Amino acid sequence: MNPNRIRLIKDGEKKSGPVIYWMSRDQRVNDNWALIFAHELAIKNSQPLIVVFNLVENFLGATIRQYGFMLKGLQEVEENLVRLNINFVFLIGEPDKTIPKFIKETEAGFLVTDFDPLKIKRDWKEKVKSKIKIPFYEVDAHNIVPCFYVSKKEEYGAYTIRPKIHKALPEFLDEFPKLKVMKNSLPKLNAKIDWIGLLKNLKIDFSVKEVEWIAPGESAAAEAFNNFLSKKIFKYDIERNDPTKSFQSNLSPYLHFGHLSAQRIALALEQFEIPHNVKESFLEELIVRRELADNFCYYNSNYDSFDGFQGWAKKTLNEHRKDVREFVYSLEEFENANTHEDLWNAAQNELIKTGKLHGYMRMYWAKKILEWSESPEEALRIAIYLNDKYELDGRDPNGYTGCAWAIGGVHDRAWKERPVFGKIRYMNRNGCKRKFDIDFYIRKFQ
Ligand code: FO1
Repeated sequence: MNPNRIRLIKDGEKKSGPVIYWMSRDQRVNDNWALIFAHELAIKNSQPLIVVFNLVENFLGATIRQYGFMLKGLQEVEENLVRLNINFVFLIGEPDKTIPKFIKETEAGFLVTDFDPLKIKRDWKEKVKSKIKIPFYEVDAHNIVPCFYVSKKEEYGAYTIRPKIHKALPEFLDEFPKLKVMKNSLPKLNAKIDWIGLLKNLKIDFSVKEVEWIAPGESAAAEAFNNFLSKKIFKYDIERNDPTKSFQSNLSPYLHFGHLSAQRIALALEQFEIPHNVKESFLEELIVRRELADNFCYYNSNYDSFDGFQGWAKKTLNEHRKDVREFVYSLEEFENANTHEDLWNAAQNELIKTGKLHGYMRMYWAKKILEWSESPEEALRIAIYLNDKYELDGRDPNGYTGCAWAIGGVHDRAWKERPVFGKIRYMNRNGCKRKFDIDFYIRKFQ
């Protein structure tokens, strides 16, 4: 595999011992470069391969809605690994304790993990790094062009990162090798996992109900993608901004939990006969926008705060900090869809009910929070809180970048100045009216 996908984040003494793949972001067996690398390493060193997933109970405020989806997906990972004679171990606790302990217990020789730009993950790796002596590799199994390869700095916008991605695509948009069944694996490392019992005993927020409209896991993700490809993609670029039509790919929860590889989608699109403009707009969302989000979160550690905005945006928002807000709502009023605007309330109801705000509505929804909050900082806090609590794909670089775009003009340009927003792009009900039948949408999510 392409060595540019791999980084040695800590060198260590060469010793023989099992290879551990600490799976975190990319929770799948198929099309997973981190697993492929760990598999190669194990075969080259004639060592067993162990995949470890470490569960933390307080992951950025995640609720049963996200944990339920994730754990069901991991059950399928376990089944797929057993078929390849690869050990699967499920740990619970703080990774800087559980991972070094597991390495010692198994006398592991190598540690591999997948890339994730979020601060919490980088913190986990720093701590683990300081407690282990074996070589520790990181593989970008999420992006087609690895985040740390496509650019060494924070990009201004899609227009600056797009050429760098397109230049590198021929090198990285390659087919995945098939994983061979492992010869030697360790005897069962842990008892059969009681997935149901485990879920019930988690100390997490059970108030946000799991969603029914989407099934978790790799095979459901593959089916959803094939369904999208055969039935919806041909109208994607026209209907995608219409929340009353379900032409969204609905693949973002699968991409967030790594049940589906963006590279698999791009490879499939290459073979598929669809109009060029449709392919372009889908690949723009799938590749450029998502890699731009990873770039933003990786190179800007203030990706979830006002300080992460560009200078021009901070300046203009500061100049309008004192503007009179026609309406000001608290987190509770927003959360309970209790504002004066029925369209916004409908969007909040859709978010609570389905765990998935339509792409276009997400932008309008966040911009109104800016308009009706007492400050831009409060608006960002509320938008991230609600997005992460209710979105199935919350806590994702895409989500942080989306909120920063809407509220702080990140990756956007300055627009005509107006109260409260300053030069941050404005969106309102009329904009939605021009795009779709808002009465239909309001009735749907009353
Ligand atoms: N990753 C982990 O390695 N362990 C977890 O326990 C875990 C919980 C979790 C809950 C909700 C959620 O949305 C994500 C969660 N993730 C967890 C991380 C996830 O796999 C992704 O890596 C990031 O959220 C995307 O960058």
